[in-house]
Amino acid sequence: MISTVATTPFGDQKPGTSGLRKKVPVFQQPNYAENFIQSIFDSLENFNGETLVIGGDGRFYNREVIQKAIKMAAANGFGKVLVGKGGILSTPAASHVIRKYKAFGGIILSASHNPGGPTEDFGIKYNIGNGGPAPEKITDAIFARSKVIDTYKIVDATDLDLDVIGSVTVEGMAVEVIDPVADYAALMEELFDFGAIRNLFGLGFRMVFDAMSAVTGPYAKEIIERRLGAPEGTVRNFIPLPDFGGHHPDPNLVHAKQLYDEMMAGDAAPDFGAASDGDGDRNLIIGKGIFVTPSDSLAILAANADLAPGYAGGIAGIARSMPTSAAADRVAEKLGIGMYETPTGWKFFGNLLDAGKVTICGEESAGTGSNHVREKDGLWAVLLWLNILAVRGENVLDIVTQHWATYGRNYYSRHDYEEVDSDAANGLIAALRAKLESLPGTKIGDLTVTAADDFAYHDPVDQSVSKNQGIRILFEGGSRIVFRLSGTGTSGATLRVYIERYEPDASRHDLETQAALSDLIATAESIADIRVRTGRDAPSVIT
Ligand code: VG1
Ligand code: CO
Repeated sequence: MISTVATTPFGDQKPGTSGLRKKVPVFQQPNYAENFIQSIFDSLENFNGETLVIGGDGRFYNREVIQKAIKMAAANGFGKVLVGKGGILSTPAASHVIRKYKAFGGIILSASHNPGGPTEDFGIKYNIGNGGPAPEKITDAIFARSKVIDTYKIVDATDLDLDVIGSVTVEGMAVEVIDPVADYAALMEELFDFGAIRNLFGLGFRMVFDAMSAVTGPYAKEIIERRLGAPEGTVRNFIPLPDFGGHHPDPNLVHAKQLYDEMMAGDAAPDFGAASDGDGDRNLIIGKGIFVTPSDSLAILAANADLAPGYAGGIAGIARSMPTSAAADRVAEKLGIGMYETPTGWKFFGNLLDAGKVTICGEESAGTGSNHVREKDGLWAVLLWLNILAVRGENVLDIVTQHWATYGRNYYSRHDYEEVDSDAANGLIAALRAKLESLPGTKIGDLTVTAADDFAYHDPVDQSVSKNQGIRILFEGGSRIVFRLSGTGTSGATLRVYIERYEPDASRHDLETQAALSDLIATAESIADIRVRTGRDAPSVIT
């Protein structure tokens, strides 16, 4: 039986960079999740009888919200729901399932790299039929709807058993519980030379993959150990836990420090280290003795993609988010292909991918992906690296240093100030905005500002415009500082400062990154008054 339940709006259901993210207790308020899910459905048209994909990263509260979402999909007229067994689907796997089964869209439950547990983070995101995050037009409509919603629809039914693969019906709607790994693993086999990678492992190549007790565990076990023949134990922390074992499932040098230390342990280190985040869309790549920055990784993957069967015909173009370093731009220039600069967040890549303008996309926040799905894809990046290593027969260090010798090196770092007072963070950005016009031509130390603006994106496909996407300050010689506030946090504000310097001279490619950027770091402080305004002496996280 379908119930129409009266409800009142919550004022805070504005989707951020990647869906709605809040603390679990916020989502546990009566009707909170229901209101947002109904607001999604109310913002869509013509889905009667269509298929909806539902899955999440397995974090605390995942199962409860999946039951609600299924019952609400049935009450709202969807014809079928595809749900991952146990409620599990990594974000890239969900994107693939939406595409493969021509679903109308999907609901992904995740707060990605944010911690999980009863007092930690949860999230809900809607993806459209191309498999990608809903564009701003839809997320704006969802927010508008959430502010006036007064009823939602749900069927009165007992909870479904999501742990058995097979089909059941709820109020006339079919619910298929699917293997979350199978379709995704098959796609990876199409894209990459599994034979070559298997041979590499056969030669004794040693790899460590840290699934961080998050969603990629079952995917990595199946693909890396079972299909590619890496020894058992290669994949660590492979059981997804609702609280990720109490850790931040964020594959960066702070939260994956153990892996980093192991990779830096000299000759004893494995050949290749990798990790992914809570929902499986990010990647960390570390070679023996060398961390590969995500911006460099994007450039190197783009330059070598044609070594993998899925990209043997070459790539059509590259897109990167604005704060991502310009390393990939040099690759695009050399290949004579298009290069696009978008705002932060994967939702801005969808149009470019759909239009065939780009094949590979990436963000400095450890996100890389291609036109195989419409999300960033952690394991995809790891497998493309393995494919390149297998074909080139060189180690990561050599591949990276040769890349820098050919293209120059973009020294790059991001400084995050987390849980800063929101008013202070907004004040800092407002003060920068007010200064923008006066900056060009000024000299700060040895650096001369050539341009300063608040990044606006004009989508070349649908002509939409997205403003206020980050303060850019550009200097002579290609150096750059970017300031923006995070759109994924759940408490206070997070200030991100992105710092980049281009170094063409190969004899200066082995500097320590923070040292190589020290004058820019000091300049960021003097332009933005970070210490005084945030009350912080140092960033909380440096990546
Ligand atoms: C961050 C990253 C951004 C990424 C987003 C979602 O956003 O900077 O590059 O797309 O997280 O990633 P923000 O607004 O906090 O800077 V994930 O892995 O959370 O889906
Ligand atoms: Co993620």
